[in-house]
Amino acid sequence: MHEADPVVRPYGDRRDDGAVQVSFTLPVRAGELASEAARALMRKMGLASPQVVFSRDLGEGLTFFVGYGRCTHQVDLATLEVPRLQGEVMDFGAVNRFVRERLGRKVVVVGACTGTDAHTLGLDAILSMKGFAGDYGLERYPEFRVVNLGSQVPNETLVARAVEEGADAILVSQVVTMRDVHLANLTRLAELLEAEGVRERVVLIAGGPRISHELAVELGFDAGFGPGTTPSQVASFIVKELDRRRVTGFRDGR
Ligand code: B12
Repeated sequence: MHEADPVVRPYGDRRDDGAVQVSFTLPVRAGELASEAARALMRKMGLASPQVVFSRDLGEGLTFFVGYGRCTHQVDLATLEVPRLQGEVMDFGAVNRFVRERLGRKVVVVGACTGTDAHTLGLDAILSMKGFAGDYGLERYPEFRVVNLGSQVPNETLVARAVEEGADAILVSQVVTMRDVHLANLTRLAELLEAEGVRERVVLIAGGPRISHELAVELGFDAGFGPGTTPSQVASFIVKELDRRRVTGFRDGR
């Protein structure tokens, strides 16, 4: 289907009908004017025949809407390039063997949720013994030493601890995105590492539901991991990157 017809649009009841559902909140008190505003907005989103199928007054002059419409846009798959991390993902056993055979020492990882962010579950999914989706976390890897600093860690504290621990990799989780606070915070961390003269000695990784590899690289990181990431994907990236660079973390630079 992909080769024969690379141009796609949403599929609802039948192919190419463009049917989509949207939900959003407008700062307008519930009523006819609010529903009309919602429909007008949906038209501007490129949705033909917009309908409000559900609305609820949220109080304080806010109304939540669920709407249906027919998307008038389409996407040509042939024009797309998918930014992704290169390289094969190794499993738990293969990563540990790789570290023993190629690096010959334990890999030290320091992780934190930085700034005001208190969403630790994502980072714990990657670092904790239990891991995520049946995939062991990095604490379970015998060839890794993990320091998880938890939530709301200032960038300065993270950098100081990474240096102290002789970190090979810094793992940052940023979940809250309000007013792009995650972007500012991640940029500051990359700048701080540069200013301290230690950026190139560490593999710098960001993760969270609004993080993509492309975005993270733009912000000065080596890699970014989004929703559904499993620990072995992260472990594979770290060990291969260390092998590629032949860096030994902070410990040789002190
Ligand atoms: C649980 C939760 C909380 C808990 C957090 C508990 C904890 N210890 O983590 C509590 C109740 C504390 C909380 C508080 C708040 N929350 Co909250 N919370 C959630 C919720 C329901 C689930 C998040 C979660 O844990 N997902 C499960 C993990 C496993 O998924 P994940 O984070 O995506 O992680 C995966 C990947 O992203 C990636 N990953 C993540 N981090 C990292 C790091 C690295 C290094 C790597 C490699 C990969 C990686 O790997 C993980 C596994 O695949 C989400 C809504 C939702 N359904 O997502 C809202 C949500 C994130 N919260 C939100 C908000 C607004 C808040 C508050 C501001 C609410 C308030 N007004 O007080 C506060 C902020 C607190 C703070 N200072 O940060 C918003 C954020 C909106 C936005 N645009 O940013 C959300 C989206 C809810 C919403 N729809 O409004 N929250």
